[in-house]
Amino acid sequence: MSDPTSMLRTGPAVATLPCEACSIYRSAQLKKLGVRIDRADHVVALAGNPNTGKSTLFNTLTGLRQHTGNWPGKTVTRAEGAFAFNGRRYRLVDLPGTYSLLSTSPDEQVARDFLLFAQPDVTVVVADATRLERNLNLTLQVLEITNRVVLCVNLMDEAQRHGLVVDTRQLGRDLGIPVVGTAARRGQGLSELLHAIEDVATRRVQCQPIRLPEPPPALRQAIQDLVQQLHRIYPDLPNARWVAMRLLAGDESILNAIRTGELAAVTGLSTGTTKAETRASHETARPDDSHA
Ligand SMILES: Nc1nc2c(ncn2[C@@H]2O[C@H](COP(=O)(O)OP(=O)(O)O)[C@@H](O)[C@H]2O)c(=O)[nH]1
Ligand SMILES: [Mg+2]
Repeated sequence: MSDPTSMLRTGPAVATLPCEACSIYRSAQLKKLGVRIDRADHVVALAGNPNTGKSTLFNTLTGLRQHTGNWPGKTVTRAEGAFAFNGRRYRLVDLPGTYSLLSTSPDEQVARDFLLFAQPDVTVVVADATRLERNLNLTLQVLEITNRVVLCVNLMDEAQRHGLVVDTRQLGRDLGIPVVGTAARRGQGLSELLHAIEDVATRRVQCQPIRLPEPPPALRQAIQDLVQQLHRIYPDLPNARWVAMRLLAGDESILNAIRTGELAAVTGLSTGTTKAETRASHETARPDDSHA
């Protein structure tokens, strides 16, 4: 890949994004379904660094009022809500902010485990357009575990204010996934984002994400052995290869998740529940009719 941060350069501000918020509400393509998360056709997760606008997007799309702000403990539980777009129903999961899937704090583990083991149909990585390089770190890690990803480059208004131009089209080509620019607080770019989510959810668009190179042959054998052992304990474990690599790297939190059976609880493997029935928690969200 060419350096994706080369897409971030200073220059004249891009043309103002069209205000699509009003038109999508008027055309009723988007229906906010609040906490009615039953009968969803697709599960969509919002992941990203803290303060990138995940909860703002969540509130705008579901009509709920998830707390915004980042003081400790505030967003440890994930919030869930629903919306319908173009006649399909989506369950939307607002994950705690996370910088990395590798060394994780307790709330980052909530996000990591959901992405790894509950396997949402689409993961929307919400990135801060003014701190793209730092945000792409998590994006690349997410692309290692799922290829059904949309990158939402949010805070485009802030980027514009700083004279930054983000070439989302080129970034999409470099990463091999749809990339959409938004200014969520103003409702800009949301229609494009919803279409990108629909494209990936329905597999109309097949992502071909860039991945790290294959590990050397010696390591490959060790990974294969560990995957076999993991599958003996958890026959349906998703992303077993990723888990094996973390074990080889000495990731204590993954080791503990296996030892304590926490991993089984997240995946629903031991109880035989489906991924769509993994723990729902929407106690941090409440209905609200305002747009954001
Ligand atoms: N300027 C601007 N601010 C935004 C945008 N999206 C969210 N914010 C603000 O950024 C802050 C963090 O947003 P929040 O949704 O809580 O981020 P989260 O931590 O990712 O859930 C809040 O003050 C939002 O109002 C945007 O597109 N532009
Ligand atoms: Mg939040």
